[in-house]
Amino acid sequence: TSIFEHKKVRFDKDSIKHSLSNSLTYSVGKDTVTATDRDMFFATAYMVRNRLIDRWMETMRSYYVNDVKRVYYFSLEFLMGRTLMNGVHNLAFEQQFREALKESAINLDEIREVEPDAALGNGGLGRLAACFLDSMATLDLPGYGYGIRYEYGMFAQRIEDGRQVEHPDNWLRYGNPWEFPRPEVLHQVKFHGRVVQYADERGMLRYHWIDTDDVMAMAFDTPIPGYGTRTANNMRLWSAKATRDFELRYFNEGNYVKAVEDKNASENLSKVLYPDDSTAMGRELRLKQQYFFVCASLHDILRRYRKYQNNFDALPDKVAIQLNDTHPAIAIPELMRLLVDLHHLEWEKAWNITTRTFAYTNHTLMPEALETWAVTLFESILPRHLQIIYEINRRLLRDVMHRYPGDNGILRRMSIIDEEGGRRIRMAHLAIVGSHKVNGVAQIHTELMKQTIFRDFDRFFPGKIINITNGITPRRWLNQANRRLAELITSRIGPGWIKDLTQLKRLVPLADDASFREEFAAVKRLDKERLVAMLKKKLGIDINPDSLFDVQIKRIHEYKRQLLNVLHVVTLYNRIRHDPNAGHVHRTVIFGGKAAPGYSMAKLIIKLINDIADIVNNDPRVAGHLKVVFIPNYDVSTAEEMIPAADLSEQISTAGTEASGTGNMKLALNGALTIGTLDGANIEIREEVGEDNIFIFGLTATEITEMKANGYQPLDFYHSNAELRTVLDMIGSGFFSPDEPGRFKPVIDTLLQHGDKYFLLADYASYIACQKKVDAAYQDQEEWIRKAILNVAQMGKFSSDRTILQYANEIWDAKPAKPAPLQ
Ligand code: DL6
Repeated sequence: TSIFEHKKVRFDKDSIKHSLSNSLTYSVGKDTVTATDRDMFFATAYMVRNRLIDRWMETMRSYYVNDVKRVYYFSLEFLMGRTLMNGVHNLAFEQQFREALKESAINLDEIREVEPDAALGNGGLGRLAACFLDSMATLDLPGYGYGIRYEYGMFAQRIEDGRQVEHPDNWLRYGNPWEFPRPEVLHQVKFHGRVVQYADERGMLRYHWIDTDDVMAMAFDTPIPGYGTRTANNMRLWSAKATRDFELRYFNEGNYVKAVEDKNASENLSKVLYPDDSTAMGRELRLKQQYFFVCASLHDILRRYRKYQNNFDALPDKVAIQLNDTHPAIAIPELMRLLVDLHHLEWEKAWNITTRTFAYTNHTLMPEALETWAVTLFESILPRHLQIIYEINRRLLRDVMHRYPGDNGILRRMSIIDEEGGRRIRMAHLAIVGSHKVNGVAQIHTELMKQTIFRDFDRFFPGKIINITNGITPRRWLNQANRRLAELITSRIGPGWIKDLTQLKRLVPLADDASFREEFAAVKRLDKERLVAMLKKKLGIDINPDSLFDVQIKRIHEYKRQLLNVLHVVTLYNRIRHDPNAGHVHRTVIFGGKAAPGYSMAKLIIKLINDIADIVNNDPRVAGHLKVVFIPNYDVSTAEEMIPAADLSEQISTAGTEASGTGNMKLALNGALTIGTLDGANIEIREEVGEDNIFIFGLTATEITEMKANGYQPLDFYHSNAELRTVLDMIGSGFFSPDEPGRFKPVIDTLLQHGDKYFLLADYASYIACQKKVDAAYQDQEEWIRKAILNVAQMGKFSSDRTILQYANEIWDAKPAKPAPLQ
């Protein structure tokens, strides 16, 4: 027996209290007299963390002993949010936890606010990765997250004079209690340098990548507990560290200061998350970040694989790597380099192993978000990888030419190298050829991928492109975020829904049960009151909890059309002013979201919302009828406060532009009704809830394409709709910006002068009419609550558990592996 044999941690109240007091004394180094809220948070976090560790170690041990097939989720973003209550809920000890804290005089409401969000992501793509980790652990799948431990996450947004101002998110300032640094897990990552060719003893051409600038990647591990299982998986994030060699070179020359400067420069690699998910700017640091984490992760994976295997034949049977968008697609040439250059496999064999290992998820059709890299930049940073990409492309184009002889158009379109307007590497093409499966994230998105941007690839590789509709974890987005609703649901159908969301169907008959409707309405009302109190505290604003909470929370982007919502607000404002006694429904229109710091139109839209709020909220003629609120710094924690309180969920992107959306699922799961276009997952939400329980408006993706082809004329809509014209003229002429009348002219110009790329004017009338139906429906509260219940009841499909099972079965061929506790 080992001297390290220990007693497993316990979950009874007294053990928790004991553990809290021990953590405060021996881990934080404080006593109850000197401890601050932050100290108490850390003591509590260590107590929870200790309760995760046994499962985590058991899980890792059992994966190792049983040599299971592992799934690696490669993502530049993991938008985890806070961890404290996630740990408590997933370990299912909330009651004892609360009692123990109370008896230890720790105020839970205060200490949980101390924890900063882990905001290592921009929006949907990063939050999806976090939901997937939760589902993999809950389903006992051996799934690992691999990414970057950014020192600064998504910027904090402050609103100053109505404008977005970005502040650094120094989330690690006080330390991160959830992570375990692994200074011994260190991989060398090379950049720049040059490639030399030589013939080996058998006359085979070989390649050496030499004279490189090197950086070390150091691992930080975070346990990811599943719900109601002993599985706790691992998320491994890499942090950049200078190599010792690097420092020594200058130290030996006596140049101490230069040595420290260079150390800082190489450690800058993991400094900051790029805060833009809508354009792919070809920045050198971004490319380096991508290669940095991919290289370290692949080394790590191969090291683990080789504990049991002495050749690479079984790699695809033991390893599945999912590329979250093209950001980690350099993994494909990197694995080829490792297999061919370092381990001397034949190209064909290495390619077969590589393509059977990787799969790629596409998250956008927007041309400006599809990644390409200038060949010149790539060549200077990753010269050997460029050669490998050329060889992959040569073989691809050879095969395409054999299939379509004489068709130069298709060669040009499918090439990994875009030869027009400066040579660039198309990362999506690389990701498709290097993967055995490619998936879109909602039915319409996948269909459009196959019909438009990847049409040639779909013909050339039939069956490679498949759909796997996104999902969200019911643990965070209902069980944790909305305790009241979760408890009400559990009181009626038991707790089975938390792991099998389709069980919510059992609520359907309860929509016709008046007493259930009453309880459901009471829960919604309390959730609204909680948000009202939060808004009062944070913004000093008074909101009527009986008003309709109309919520649009997501990144600010023209295609998501916050501006269309604004046009509706101004329309309502005018209608109320002109006929105050017409029985208008009281509405509170709430916006939240960040604009990319360089996206000036999105930032101007934020200013417009705030300027409109200033006028509307201070106009006595509409007082009580209409309020406009912009909630600053929308992040995962803010989402958790807002979503339970929403009545109406705005999902109003131009049809064909939003790949899926996941906020739409979170809001409907919490009983908000959707007003939306036939875009992304809205279409599938409508299929589930039925068209009577959702408000659909606007042109379809096909109609948008046709209108574009026929020459869309936004001015026609302007001239033919007087109400719309008034609204646009008010905004354009300074009604909401009397201090600077021309401030919003650029906004109106995008619509009237620059072609209205996202068809706001074409959809305006239908949107306004649909909002009128919303008002009418809201006036019948009984009926509204019925619809809300039916929305919750029909959300089963949108659990990320279903999504992950599809990935496991259709792409990864991965099986659950339950850890057995050691005796
Ligand atoms: O798949 C997750 C999420 C979708 O729900 C959103 O519709 C989509 O906009 C988002 N895509 C991105 C784009 N990133 N890139 N490249 O974040 O993915």
